[in-house]
Amino acid sequence: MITLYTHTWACATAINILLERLWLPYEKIEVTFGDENYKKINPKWAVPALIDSQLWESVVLTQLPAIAKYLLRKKFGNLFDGKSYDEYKLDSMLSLL
Ligand SMILES: N[C@@H](CCC(=O)N[C@@H](CS)C(=O)NCC(=O)O)C(=O)O
Repeated sequence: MITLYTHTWACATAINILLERLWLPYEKIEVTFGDENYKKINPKWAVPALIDSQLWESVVLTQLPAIAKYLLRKKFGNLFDGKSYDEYKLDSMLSLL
């Protein structure tokens, strides 16, 4: 199961949208900015943060473009390998996000 820590109207919503579009099952946890308990989960204190129980429970993924790329690879595998222009288009879109 994927757990997404997010905040409505924050940039993390992009990961929310991506999870929906990829049809990946997930649970969403709404974070209150400044919450000390959330700091224990993500010491960077920002959203998005994501836990994928198929990895290690203790691994918390952070940084929106890196999470987005992780999810795309999880869904589609190494689809972009060897296709540098396709990889560029992906990275460009992620940077825009
Ligand atoms: N470089 C980070 C930026 C994350 C970030 O700054 N998130 C903002 C919301 S868009 C946040 O969590 N801010 C916490 C706060 O304002 O207390 C990423 O790409 O994930």
